[in-house]
Amino acid sequence: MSTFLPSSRLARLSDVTPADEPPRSSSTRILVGSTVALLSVLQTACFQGDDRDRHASAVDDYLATPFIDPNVAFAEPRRALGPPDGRTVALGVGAFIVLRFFRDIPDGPGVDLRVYEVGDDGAEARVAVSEDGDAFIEFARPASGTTTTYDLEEAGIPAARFVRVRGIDDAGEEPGFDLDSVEALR
Ligand SMILES: [Ca+2]
Ligand SMILES: [Ca+2]
Repeated sequence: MSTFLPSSRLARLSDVTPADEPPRSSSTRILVGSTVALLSVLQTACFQGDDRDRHASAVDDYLATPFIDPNVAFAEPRRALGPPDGRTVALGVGAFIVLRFFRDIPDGPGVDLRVYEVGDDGAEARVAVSEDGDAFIEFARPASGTTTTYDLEEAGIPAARFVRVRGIDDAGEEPGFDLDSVEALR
């Protein structure tokens, strides 16, 4: 049984770096008396061209799996950015990540989005999409297995810029759904 550790949560960039303040260093600030850890930089990765257009380029929000050590590699949310590479972020029960794309993913004919997981051990996650990063519509069918595809038409929105993935069970081996990447298919 794992030892319970406080979860860490990344605040949105707008909560952390008001426009009238000079840029801060990239160090982590811990709020005294709180379990909230604010990172003063948005969790982004540098991708160009096709990789940038087809895969998530920023972590907009993240709540780590409560029962894992936040210092382990698979608690690092940026591992879900960019093309599939076998490096994953673990999403156990209670954990979620919100990924932001560089551009809107349009709803075209058929499926529009593909979620990649590493390991086919039965873990599941709920996937939701949003145009503005505030209002999310969750798909009824969970993501499970190596790849799961979604059609934005099912969510009833013309385009999505944000994708949220949240862990819902530990049917697989701990600590849950191992998210590798999310891909825009158009
Ligand atoms: Ca579609
Ligand atoms: Ca990855």
